Amino acid sequence: MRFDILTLFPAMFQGPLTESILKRAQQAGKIAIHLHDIRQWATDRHRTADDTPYGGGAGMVMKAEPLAAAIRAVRAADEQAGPTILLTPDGELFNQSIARELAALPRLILVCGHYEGIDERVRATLIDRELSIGDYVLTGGELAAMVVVDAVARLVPGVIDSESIVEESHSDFLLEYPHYTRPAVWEGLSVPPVLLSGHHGEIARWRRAERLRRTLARRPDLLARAAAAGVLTKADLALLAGWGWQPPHLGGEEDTD
Ligand code: 4G1
Repeated sequence: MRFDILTLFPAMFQGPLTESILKRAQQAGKIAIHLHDIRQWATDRHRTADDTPYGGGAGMVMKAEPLAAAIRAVRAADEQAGPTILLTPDGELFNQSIARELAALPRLILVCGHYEGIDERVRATLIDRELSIGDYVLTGGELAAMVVVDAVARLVPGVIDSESIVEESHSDFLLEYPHYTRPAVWEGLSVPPVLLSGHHGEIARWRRAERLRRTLARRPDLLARAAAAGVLTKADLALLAGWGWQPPHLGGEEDTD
C-alpha cells in the first residue's frame, strides 16, 4: 500500500515513520510512504504557501495554488488511484472501522493542514474525504496523519503478525485485560496467581472477566456497543448483571411516554 503525505513540514515525520514496525514494513515493501513538501509547488521567489485570510482575522491560510498543484502532481505520480484525505478537526471521527476500510485500498493521499487551515476552494474541489483524530486543538494536521498511517499500515497484510489482528477483531468494543511479565513479585506486588496456574481455561475466563470489569469501569459506552453488536456471551451478561450492569435499551424502537 502506498501513502502520499502532503505537508509543509516533512521533517516532522522522520521519527515516527522511520522506526520500529513502520520502518520494517517499508523495508519489506509492504508499504511505501512518500513525503511531499507543499512548498515545492510554490512558484514565487519566497516559496510562499500561506497568506492572510480574506475578511481579516487572526492567523494564516494555506494558499490554494501550491496545495492544488501538489495534490494534482502527487496523484499523477502513480497510476494507482486513492482518495485524497484532509486531516481536519471538521472531519469524520477516525476509528478502527475506518482504518480497516482504508487498509483495503491500494493508496491514500493525506493532506496536512497548518496555520488556520486550507483555502476552502481546494477542500471543495480536490478533497475526497475529511478525517479528524479527535476533539482538541493541534498546531497542524501532521500528527493526525501519522496516527492514520500507523493505524492503517498495521492492518496491511504482512505488516504485523496476523494473530494479533485476529485477536483484536474478536475484542471489538472491549478493553484489554491487564498484562504481566517477570518477575512474579515486583516491589511487593504479585502477579495474579491464576496466571501462574497453567490452567488455560481459568486464565481465559479471568482475562475475559477483567476485560469486562475494565470496560464497565472506564468505558461503559463501549460496553453498550458490545451488547448492541451481540459480542457479549450469556456468561458475560451474567457477570455484568452481578456488577449491577444491564444492557441499555436501544433508542428508536419504543415510545418514550
Ligand atoms: C477548531 C484536531 C480548531 C485538530 C476546533 C484533530 C480544533 C486534524 C486535526 C481546531 C486537527 C478544534 C485533528 C484545531 C488540526 C488547521 C491546522 C487545523 C491545525 C488545526 C477542536 C488547528 N484531526 N487542527 N485547528 O486544532 O488539523 O486531524
